[in-house]
Formats: sequence, structure tokens, C-alpha cells
Amino acid sequence: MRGADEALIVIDVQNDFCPDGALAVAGGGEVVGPINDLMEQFHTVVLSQDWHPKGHSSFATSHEGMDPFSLTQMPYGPQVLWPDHCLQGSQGAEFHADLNADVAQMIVRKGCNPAIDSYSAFFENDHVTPTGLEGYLRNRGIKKVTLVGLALDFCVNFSAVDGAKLGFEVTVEQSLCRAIDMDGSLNAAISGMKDAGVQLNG
Ligand code: VGL
Ligand code: ZN
Repeated sequence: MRGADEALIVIDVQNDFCPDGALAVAGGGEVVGPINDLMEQFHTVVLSQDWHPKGHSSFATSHEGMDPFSLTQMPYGPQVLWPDHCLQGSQGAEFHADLNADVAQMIVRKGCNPAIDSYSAFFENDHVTPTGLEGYLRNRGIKKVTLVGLALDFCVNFSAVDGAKLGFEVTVEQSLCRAIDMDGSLNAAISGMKDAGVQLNG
């Protein structure tokens, strides 16, 4: 077992990010088995769940004439517009059926504010509105976090960088992640995580 000051954070292993999902990440389903195995090593396991209301501002369908995967400007900065995904209460927003979600003590839902997207499990994309995850981890004496899940270049990346900025010792297990990889987003994410002091394994 890992130490009591370590947590595993499993990012967005949800149907919509797996093959046949609304925002499918190539190979998304492959990480489920190995993540289940890794969860057994941790006393503290947190799952994040992308959880958008209908008409969310990160959806291309909420912006007349805009295509999915195009870029727009929001009051808080640039924002990729996505296909509708992870609608609250939908099948697509459920965790992958084989993910052993039962062992998690905590589920952080994010992206609930219709006006702000939230890639990171710590802060919304305005980088100031907290999800509460930081407080949960600190309250439990967690100092080191290991991140796995989907997608490596968006939600895992933003969570890892925020975690490092907050002073947690952050490791990303790349073999237990899969990326969207659009317009060089994967390379940018990897260099951004390295610059932030994130330990990249695998
Ligand atoms: C994600 C795009 C939109 C992710 C979530 O989990 O990486 N990406 N919403
Ligand atoms: Zn989303």
C-alpha cells in the first residue's frame, strides 16, 4: 500500500470519453483495467466526473455557427468548443461500466456552472473558482497525488498543473491516460506539466 499522505485521482473515466462516446478519446477504454489495479494500492481514491448542464457554454451547439473543436474567446480566456458531452444524469456522463468506482471515497463533479468550463479537478477554467478538492485533500493530510485518466492533454493536464501550483507533489502515470491530441495539444500539455514540476511516468 501507498502511504497515508498519498491519493490517487482518476480523471473523467466516463462513457463519453471512451470509444462510441460523444467526445471519444482514442483508446479511452484501455485504461480502465490498469486503473482498477492501481486503485487497490491507495487508501484515498478520488474520481472526477465531467458534469455539464444542457446548453453548457463549452458546447459548440451553444454558439451559433461554431463547429466542434474550434476555438472561441470567453471572458476568462480562450476556450475550445466541444461536441455536447457528459450531460448531467446521462448515460454518457456515467463512469465506464468496468471502472471500480465503488472504492472511491470522493467524487468531484465539475463543469456544472453553465458559463465556465472546468478542465481541472481543482479550479474552473477561470483559474480562481475552486471545486473544493484542494480542501478535501488537505483535510485528509494528503501531500502527494497520482493522476490518471482522460484526457491527458486537457483535464489530466490542467489538474496536474493546478495540483503542482497548490504545492502537492504530483505524478502523472502517462500509460494510464489517453489524449485527445488536437493542434499539438499533447506536446504543449507535456511541456507545460514538466515546467510546472509534475513528475511524468511511463
Ligand atoms: C475534457 C474536454 C471537455 C476532459 C472534458 O475530460 O479532458 N475534455 N471536457
Ligand atoms: Zn467537458
